Amino acid sequence: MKFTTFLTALFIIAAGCTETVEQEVTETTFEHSELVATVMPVGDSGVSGSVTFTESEDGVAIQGDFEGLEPGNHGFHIHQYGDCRADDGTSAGGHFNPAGNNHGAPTDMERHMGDLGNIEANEEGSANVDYTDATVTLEQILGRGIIIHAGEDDLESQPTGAAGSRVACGVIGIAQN
Ligand SMILES: [Cu+2]
Repeated sequence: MKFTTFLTALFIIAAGCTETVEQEVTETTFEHSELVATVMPVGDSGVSGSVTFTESEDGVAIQGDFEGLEPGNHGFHIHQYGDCRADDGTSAGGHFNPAGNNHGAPTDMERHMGDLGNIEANEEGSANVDYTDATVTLEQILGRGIIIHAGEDDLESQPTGAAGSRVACGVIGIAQN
């Protein structure tokens, strides 16, 4: 009888510990509402700019301005690593794709989280992006990379959209606001 009581007490202690751990996990919240990336030239491309990611009702608002581009469309993605060290930008890895999906357009159901489509540069080489993305979450993209490509993302070819080399790279960080 005594031994049974002891066992019961052990179970209660064990259950108590588990509960505490679960509570700690649940209470960890993401406290940032705006992230920002300063995008800098890869090599001597001369492409630069910045982009913000802001929590909004319908998803994450993505707003940015870039310059120094060749006129036309340029693939614009979140890549796996916030690492712009390589001379050709390849240190940023492939597209950020936590769901293991195929490459697609930002409006597709099946897409990489990092598939932000294209930015279109005008004759002066300036481009901007301004739309709300329902797939991206701030918590998952913090610390990842932003890459602008030399060519257009065809939104189809696997796994990169055949957007060519990398002309600008940035790291997504916490904005001061
Ligand atoms: Cu890319």
